[in-house]
Amino acid sequence: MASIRHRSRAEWQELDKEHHLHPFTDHKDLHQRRSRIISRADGVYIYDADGNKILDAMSGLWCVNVGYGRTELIEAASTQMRELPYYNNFFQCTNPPAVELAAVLKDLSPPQFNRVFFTGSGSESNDTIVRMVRTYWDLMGQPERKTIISRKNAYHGSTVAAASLGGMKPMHEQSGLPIPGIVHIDQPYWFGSDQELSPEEFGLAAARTLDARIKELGPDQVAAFIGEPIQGAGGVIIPPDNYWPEIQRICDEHGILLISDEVITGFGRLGSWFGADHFGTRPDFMPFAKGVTSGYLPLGGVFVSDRVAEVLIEKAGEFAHGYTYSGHPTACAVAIANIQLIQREGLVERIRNDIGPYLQKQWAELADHPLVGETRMVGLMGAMELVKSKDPLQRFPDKQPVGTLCRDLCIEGGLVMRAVGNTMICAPPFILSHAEADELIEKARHTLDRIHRAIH
Ligand code: PXG
Repeated sequence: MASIRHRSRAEWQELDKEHHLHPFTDHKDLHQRRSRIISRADGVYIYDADGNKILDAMSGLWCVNVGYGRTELIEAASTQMRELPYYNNFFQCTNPPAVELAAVLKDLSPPQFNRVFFTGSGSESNDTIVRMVRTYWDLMGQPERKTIISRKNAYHGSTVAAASLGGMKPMHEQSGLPIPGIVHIDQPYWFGSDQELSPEEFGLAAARTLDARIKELGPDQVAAFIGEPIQGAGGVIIPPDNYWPEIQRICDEHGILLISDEVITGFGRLGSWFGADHFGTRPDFMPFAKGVTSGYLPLGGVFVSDRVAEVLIEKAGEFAHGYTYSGHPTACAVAIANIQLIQREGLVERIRNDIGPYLQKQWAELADHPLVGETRMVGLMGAMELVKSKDPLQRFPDKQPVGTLCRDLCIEGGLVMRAVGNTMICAPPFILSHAEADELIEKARHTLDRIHRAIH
C-alpha cells in the first residue's frame, strides 16, 4: 500500500516551505500564506487537508476531463505496471500499449494524420515540433524557411523552445527568450481591443496580421504558424468564427505549415475531438497532452501529418530526437482506457448536446452581473471579464488584482476557478452533472456579489 506518511496540515506546509519549489510561484509570497494541501478527490470535487470540499471547475489544470477516481484508469495503470511498467522505444523496440494507442489516435484524428510521436508533456511536444519543422524544410531544400510565427499571450509550454513559441512577456523577460527564429503577432482578443470593429471585422483583421507579417519577413523565410484553437492560459480567447478559416487560407497561400496546439482543446473539451475539427482547420501538426490521459499519468505527443511524416521517413535518416518516456507503456495504457471511457460514456457528444449548452446558458446569464463585462464559452471552456463599469465600459487597471481576489474568494466558497489578470476562466470536467453546473454558477454568482459589495 502507499507509503505516504500521515502528517498534520501544518507539518505538510512546513516541509513544503522548506523543500519544495513550486511551478509559476512567488515563493516569498507563498511562504507567508502557506500552501493549500490537496489530499484527495472524487468526481468533480477535490478535498483539502482540512476536509473542505471544493468543486474543481478547472479540471486540475485543464486535464482531469473524466473526473477523479475513475476505476477504469486506475486498473489500466496497475495491470500494465504488473505486465511491463516501462521499456523504451529506442533501438528498434516498441511496446503493445504505445502501438495500440498510436492506432487509436489515428482513428480519432483528422484524415491527414496517420502517425504520432510520443512525449511526456505538452512542452516536450512543442519542442519536438520546432525540431521537426526545421528538419522538414531542410529536407525540402528550403533551409532558409526557419521562422515560426506565433501569437502574443499564447501559451505553448515552459521549456526553452516552447516558452519561446509562447507569447508570455514575463516568461520571455526572465530568461532571455524567445530563441531566434520565433516572432509573435497580436492575439484575436476582441474584448481586449478598442471594440471599434465588429467581431467579424476584427476576426478578419486579426488573421490578416499574419499575412502582413509573412510578407514583411519574406514568405520563403517562414516555416510555420502555431496557435491554440482557443488560447487557454492567455484567458480563454475565443476568436471570431472567421478567424481560423482565414488563417488556414493564408497558410495555404504561402505554403506554410500550420500547427494547432491541442494540449487543452484536444480530446473533447470543445464538444469535438479536436479544436481543429471545431474550427475547420487542416493542421500539419497537432501537439497534445493533458486530456489524453485525463491527467492520471503524464503523457504527450504530436500528431504528424502525412505531408511531413513521409518526408521525415523517406529522407531524414535518423531523426535524432526522443525522450526516455516517449511511448511510456503505463501512460499509454491509461490513455487507451481514458479514450475508451470517453467513447463509452459519449462524453464528447454530451458536451456538444447536453452539459455544454446547459452550462453555457447559465454562464451567459452571469453577464447580467454589474461586475461582468463579457462572458464567453465554447464546449466546457469559458471566460468571464470582470470590469469596473459596464456603461461606459471600463476595465479594471491591470494593477488592481480583482481577478486574484475573485479566485481566492471562490476557493473560500468551495469553487476552483482560475484568474488570468481580471479575466476568470473555467474548464470543468466533462462529467459535470446539471446539479453540479447549478452549484458552479451559484458559487460564482455568490462570489461576484461579495466582491461587488467589497469594492463599491
Ligand atoms: N500548450 C498548451 C496550449 C498548454 O495549455 C502546454 C502546451 C504545455 O503543456 P505541459 O504539459 O508541458 O505543461 C500547455 C499547458 C495555466 C496553465 O495556468 C496552463 C498550462 C500549463 C500550466 C499552467 O492555465 N498549459
